[in-house]
Amino acid sequence: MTYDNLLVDYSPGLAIVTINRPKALNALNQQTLIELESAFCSLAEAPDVQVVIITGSGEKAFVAGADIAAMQPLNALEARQFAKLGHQVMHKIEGCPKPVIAAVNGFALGGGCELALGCDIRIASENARFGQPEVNLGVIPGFGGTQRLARLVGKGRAMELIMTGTMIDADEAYRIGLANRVVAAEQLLETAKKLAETIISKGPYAVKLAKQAVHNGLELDLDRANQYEAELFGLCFATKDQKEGMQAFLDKRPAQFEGE
Ligand code: DAK
Repeated sequence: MTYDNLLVDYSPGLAIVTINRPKALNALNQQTLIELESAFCSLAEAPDVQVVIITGSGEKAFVAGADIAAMQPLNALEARQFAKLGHQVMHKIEGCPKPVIAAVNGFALGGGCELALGCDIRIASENARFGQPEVNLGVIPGFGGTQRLARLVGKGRAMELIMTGTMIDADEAYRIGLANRVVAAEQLLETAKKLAETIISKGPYAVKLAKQAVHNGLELDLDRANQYEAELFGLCFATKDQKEGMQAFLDKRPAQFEGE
């Protein structure tokens, strides 16, 4: 499948989705959001894809936000529709049965920061900048930023970022837990790919259930979350990968996982 505003490249086990509107610093307009949703519908089902990386085209921006030019004339109903579409996309990415890594290669602002927040892991290049600058434009984050940022970095830090619209650099993003690591720009994609390779070498079914357990469990109280974890743990024992993984350990050999 080809897209106007996305590039999708494949290598064994991996898909790299590049948001490709460099003239607008990869800002998310309606079409890009629709394409992202469609790409993730396909990637979720693709048997040969185990991990997805999202990045931005060019050296300057991951995604500089929702497209301001496209949003400016919207009325309230249209704005609500646009926000709903953005929510759908972030939800799709977050709920993707495969791990999604954001390789943040520059500005990740507004909808761009929210896109990174929808991913499971964020690797930032040294020139990355994060922020929720919506208040500068007279609006609030509309693609889940008020919720996901607070859940990831804590209420106080999220409040400060959202109420001041201040941009932070990659080191500060790392310090507050918004970025998992910071690497030189030229090493960003390699680092993300190595991380993907590590995940790809594990039992795919277990990785999928681990993502599900963390993601869904966090929305439950601890007792229910632990109960949920126990159910998923039990489910692992219905897979060939569990038998193989444990037998391989006992045989002192590398496991050959089949994802079944
Ligand atoms: N949208 C559209 N175009 C953008 C853009 C954006 N978010 N960001 C940059 N561009 C365009 C610029 O207009 C410029 O286009 P030309 O003038 O060349 O045609 C080109 O990209 C290069 O940008 P600059 O010339 O500005 O580049 P600089 O290096 O000088 O500055 C910058 C880079 C990232 C600091 C600056 O471009 C900037 O401040 N951009 C805006 C960042 C921003 O405010 N992002 C948040 C967007 S608001 C909601 C739904 C969604 C949302 C909210 C509510 N509901 C429906 C309720 C989400 C909101 C957002 O994400």
